[in-house]
Amino acid sequence: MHVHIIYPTWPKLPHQTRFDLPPLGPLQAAACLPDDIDVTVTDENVQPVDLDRPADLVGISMMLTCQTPRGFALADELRARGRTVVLGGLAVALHEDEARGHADAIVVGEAEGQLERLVRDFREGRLQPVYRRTEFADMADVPDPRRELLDKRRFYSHKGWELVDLVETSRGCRFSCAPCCTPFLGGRTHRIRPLDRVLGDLARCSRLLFLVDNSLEQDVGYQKTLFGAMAGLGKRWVSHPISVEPEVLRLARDAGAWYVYHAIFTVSDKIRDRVRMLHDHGIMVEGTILLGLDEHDEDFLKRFIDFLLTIELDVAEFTVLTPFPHTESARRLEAEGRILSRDWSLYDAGHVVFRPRRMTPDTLQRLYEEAWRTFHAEQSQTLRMSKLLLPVLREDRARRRASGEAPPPNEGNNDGSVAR
Ligand code: B12
Ligand code: SF4
Repeated sequence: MHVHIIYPTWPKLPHQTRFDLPPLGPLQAAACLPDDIDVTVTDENVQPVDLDRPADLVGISMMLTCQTPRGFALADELRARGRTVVLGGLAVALHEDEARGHADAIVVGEAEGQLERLVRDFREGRLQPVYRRTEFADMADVPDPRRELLDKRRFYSHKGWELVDLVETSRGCRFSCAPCCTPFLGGRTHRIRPLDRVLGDLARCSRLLFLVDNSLEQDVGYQKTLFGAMAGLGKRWVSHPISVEPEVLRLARDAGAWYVYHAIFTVSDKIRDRVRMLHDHGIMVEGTILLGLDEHDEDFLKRFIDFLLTIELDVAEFTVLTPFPHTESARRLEAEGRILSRDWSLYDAGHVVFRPRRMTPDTLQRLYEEAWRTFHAEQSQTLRMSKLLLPVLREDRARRRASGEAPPPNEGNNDGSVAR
């Protein structure tokens, strides 16, 4: 039996330097299928989808709300050609009712423990419309993702260097931030994968990693254990915020911390201090800047950009508040009648789809564009990204030289350029 899993493309933020990363959801879902199944994964972000590719079942994996229009269109087209289509991924849990109308079956929530039953039902000709877990997965049951299903060298490399591998060491978050769907998707408990399994998975990854855990910061003890165990592995990694306690920062640095994403939506000394402490430990910072909160007015947003320039962020990505389904922000904006569009293709964090409290939607959209421009007036985002990449590429070159390893072949760039 053959299963073809497709990861549909989505609208990228136009001002952002484009890097396509190898998606984890489809690889994790593939690992949850019974061993005797033959699986192919196509990431439409890097290669065209062959709709006529022979397959007994086609799985469509959707992570983002703005990925669903393309995912649903692919599902409709495949079903029109007689294929049996199963939809899964985070966005299916967020858009469950809509997803049902485009599939033979949907998988709501984590795939662990659900796909063996789905395959058995399919083989016996009684596929159910919905497969759903009643509780979150036990992290000891999470298999290693099938990383070999993606051609990293061909599709996910930059000038011959393989880009980050996505790694998940835990799920869930005990915090509850208004714009975030994680409490709904992953639960309010921090569920940690057994350390030996994480280390086994890391051994199969490239040197550069993105630890996709929602929030490592929620658990100081876990950060110490994880970072302690990663010291000496020679990895360099990116993550969401980590604790800025000196011991955690020291362990993170020794474990290869490269840079952290940091959500920023206000002006405060606390943020300035956090960025400084991370920098003091050699860890760079990419700010994910959120515009359009109720307290933001035009004056504030202008001062905000000045502030961001003074705290010496290494890279910044500007986004507008987006009322993703199953978030506190969506519930509140809905109750106040302030949601203006449910065209999911606009839910890419770069379009204003709600009525801001202190300005018009057009003003917020204009200020969002201005924020990208003003922040990058002196250094483009591409230049900033290069500065972020350069130290780890230099380290890698030095390491290869010292060990007599060949330099990476300068081919397979996913930025479309030819390396010299
Ligand atoms: C990695 C990631 C990214 C990467 C994606 C890289 C890639 N190639 O996929 C990047 C950095 C590009 C990204 C970007 C964005 N992201 Co993001 N991202 C994540 C993150 C951290 C991890 C997702 C992941 O890989 N999880 C691990 C895998 C194993 O889990 P999974 O996908 O759920 O898969 C499981 C199941 O769903 C199921 N499954 C998956 N696929 C399939 C398929 C089938 C057929 C079946 C049966 C089952 C199945 O099986 C798996 C095992 O159980 C999540 C938060 C989180 N921790 O989940 C946010 C998250 C998905 N992102 C989010 C957001 C908001 C964004 C942005 C829009 C804004 C921003 N600045 O972050 C941007 C996109 C902007 C744009 N227009 O381009 C939101 C989702 C909002 C939404 N509803 O759209 C999330 C949930 C974060 C949050 N806290 O709210 N992101
Ligand atoms: S934004 Fe981060 S810390 Fe807040 S609830 Fe979401 S995952 Fe947790």
